[in-house]
Amino acid sequence: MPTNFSRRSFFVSSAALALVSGTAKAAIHDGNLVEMLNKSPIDASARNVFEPRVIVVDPSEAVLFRSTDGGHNTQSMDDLIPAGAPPWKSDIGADVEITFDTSGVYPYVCTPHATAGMVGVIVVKGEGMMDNYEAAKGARYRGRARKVFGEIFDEIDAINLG
Ligand SMILES: [Cu+2]
Repeated sequence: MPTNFSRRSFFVSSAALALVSGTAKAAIHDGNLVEMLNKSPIDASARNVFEPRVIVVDPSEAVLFRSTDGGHNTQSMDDLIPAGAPPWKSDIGADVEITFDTSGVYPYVCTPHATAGMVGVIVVKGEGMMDNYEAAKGARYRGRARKVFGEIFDEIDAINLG
């Protein structure tokens, strides 16, 4: 009985399309660029990475995920992003621009490389920005994502977000 699955797929697709079509006018601020890469420019041993893997933005800013190497995408972890924030899932090998209106922490993955550790976090500043932080930090991540998210949350802990 595939009804629920179909509904969910339709919902996610619609949300992603809405995000893509609705954000064309948003400005990309300096630094709000995440490249999707086959190899890390920082760590030669790391393959399949978002670079940078942590970005901090203000509400209503957009982030451009650039498909520099192809074969990758960006997908929100829908149970972990802030309550009420729209989920997203981009096409493999495509640039996508996403605007973040709700303050909070947004863990995301590359769908085919999630357990290989191709993951990242967007932090959207503002009131309530830490409301979902502990839940995101304490979530059970699978495979190499567990190690990389651990490193990412250590990086966020070290940032002065005030
Ligand atoms: Cu990937």
